[in-house]
Formats: sequence, structure tokens, C-alpha cells
Amino acid sequence: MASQNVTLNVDGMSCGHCSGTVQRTLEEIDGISNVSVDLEGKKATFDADGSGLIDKAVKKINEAGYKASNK
Ligand SMILES: [Cu+2]
Repeated sequence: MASQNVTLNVDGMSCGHCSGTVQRTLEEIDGISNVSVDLEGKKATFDADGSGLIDKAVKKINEAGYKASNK
């Protein structure tokens, strides 16, 4: 399956610690790579290689205490 470039909106990040947490949270998911988190822009971008990864990424970010949305 071709990997898909995904951008999520992420609310609730206020400093580099927050963006680092979101970055690590995404990097820990199998099938997700090339993670980049934009603190100022409130976005996270990554490549997803497999189905269901976007929902999983949203869920994991929310569990980490931030608010992700896919739109
Ligand atoms: Cu912070």
C-alpha cells in the first residue's frame, strides 16, 4: 500500500514539551513515519503506511492529553 501524507490539527500544545510529546506519541505507532509537529501552526504531519492509522493517531494524541482532529 502506498503511504499517505497526513496532516492533523492538534490543539492544546503550548510549548516545546507538548510538541515533543505529540511527536513521540506519533513515532511510536507502527506504520507512521516522517513525523513533523508544528507547535505554532497547531499541526502534525506524517506519512501513514496502512489503513486505520489516522484514527489511531487521533486517538493516541487525545490520550496524551491534546486534541487532534482530521480535517
Ligand atoms: Cu507544553
